Amino acid sequence: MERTLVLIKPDGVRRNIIGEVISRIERKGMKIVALDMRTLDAGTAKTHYEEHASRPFFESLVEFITGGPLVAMVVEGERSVEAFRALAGATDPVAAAPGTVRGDFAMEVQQNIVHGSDSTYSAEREIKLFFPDLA
Ligand code: IDP
Repeated sequence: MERTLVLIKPDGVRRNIIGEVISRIERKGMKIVALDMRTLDAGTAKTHYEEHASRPFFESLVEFITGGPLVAMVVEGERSVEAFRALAGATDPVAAAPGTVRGDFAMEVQQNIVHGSDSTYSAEREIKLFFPDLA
């Protein structure tokens, strides 16, 4: 069974839509196998987003993602990487289809409510980073 790392970013927590996001994951048929609320330190945030280190928005992204508590989850299901990214919608919430989390709840590209791993390779790396003790 495939696993993916999902984050409800600090904007999603501030907006009180943790339940909404979790509900969509569960209604779709995926299973939450680990869940934790925490505030990321800058080191973990930089490792998580290391592929964006050279982008102009990197510092601002690290500041945003460490700026308040987030919810980290490991979500399991058939092709869960692709399935969650379909639920999340396009990175830019203005372009994201209505009916997706980003399409329904966000307007700004940085504050786009959720993260989902973009490949099974990324999922493995990110799950190890966030939940090193998970079997
Ligand atoms: P993804 O989250 O849909 O996989 P990525 O391109 O991997 O999108 O970008 C990671 C995160 O960086 C996005 O979810 C968003 O929060 C932020 N981001 C992406 N592009 C921009 C930008 O142009 N300006 C500010 N933040 C951005």
